[in-house]
Amino acid sequence: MFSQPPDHEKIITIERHILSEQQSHPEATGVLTSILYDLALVGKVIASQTTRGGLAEILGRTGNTNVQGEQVMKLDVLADRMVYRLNDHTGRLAVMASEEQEGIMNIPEEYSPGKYVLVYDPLDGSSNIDYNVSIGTIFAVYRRKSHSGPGTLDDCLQKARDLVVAGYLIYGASTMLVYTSGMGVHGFTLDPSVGEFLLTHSNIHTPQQAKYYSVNQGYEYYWSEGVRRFTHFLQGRDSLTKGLPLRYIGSMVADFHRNLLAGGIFYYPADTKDPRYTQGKMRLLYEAGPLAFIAEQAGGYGSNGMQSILEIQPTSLHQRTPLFIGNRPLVEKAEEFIRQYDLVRE
Ligand code: FDP
Repeated sequence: MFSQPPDHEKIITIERHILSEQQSHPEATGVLTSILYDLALVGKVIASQTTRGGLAEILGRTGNTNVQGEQVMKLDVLADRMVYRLNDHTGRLAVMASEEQEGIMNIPEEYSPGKYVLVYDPLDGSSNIDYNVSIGTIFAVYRRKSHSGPGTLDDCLQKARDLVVAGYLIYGASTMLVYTSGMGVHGFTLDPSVGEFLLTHSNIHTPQQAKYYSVNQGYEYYWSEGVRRFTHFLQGRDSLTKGLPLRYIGSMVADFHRNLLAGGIFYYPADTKDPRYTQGKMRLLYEAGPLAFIAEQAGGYGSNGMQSILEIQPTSLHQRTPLFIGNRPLVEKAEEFIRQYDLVRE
């Protein structure tokens, strides 16, 4: 007689996983589920381009700069357009905002606006593209706040605490999609031979014991006293604890992903090196917010050094923030050092 395979032998596609999550929300209409499918498709399309990254027609800069004043690579432009074009006509989104675009991105008039909002960083870590280093796409979905008509800027400017879904795609040795809809963090690996994302990392919990710290140590000279002392603490310089090894790729999705699985902290503090980064380099809306939401779902924490990233109300699309993210006790330790050494006492 045929017997059912045990749970650990089940092959769970992303579709099957999302549908089973949907079943635990009887009120769900399936729209959010479809947005996740759309994003998985985005991942497959961008991955198909990044794996061809060495090919001449893809590489090379466009010669333009983005709204942050950084050089834009061709692949950024491609990824940016791809995310928009795969989502503009579905009737599921009211508006989008991308790290590569100055303003909000409206849904074309011929399509009806939906009830969700998508904000994304199409290709994070783009300065690594030329060197075959892992890069990623970060996405985050909110419910729209406005009631009808085209979505608005206010629909995009929401606290990360109110996220409905956050996730990222990482284009590395393999392509992975990691996401949370507030019911744990789940990771899927793309099987390129069949073109499916399969569940490989169910219910990710970041290990309690940190293994790495990740920061661009080259900027130490430009950091505050608190951040410097926190780093010395991590290195075991001023305590009896053993220091942590440093791992820094310089591609936040990849650094975050490694630390999520291995345990550790990633930080990009404010610095005095670049006038644009006195408030930190990471974008609250496209990078820090979604990753802090994921970190918290995995038992970690994201902070700007003073408060939870999830509680910060964005006031503009491209707002930057200092970021400390990963194992909760380490992030709280960073807050402690900053409180002690950096905050001006009244
Ligand atoms: P990039 O500029 O290559 O797009 O915020 C973007 C980001 O990469 C992060 O992915 C990365 O962690 C960081 O900037 C790297 O900045 P530094 O080169 O200053 O370390």
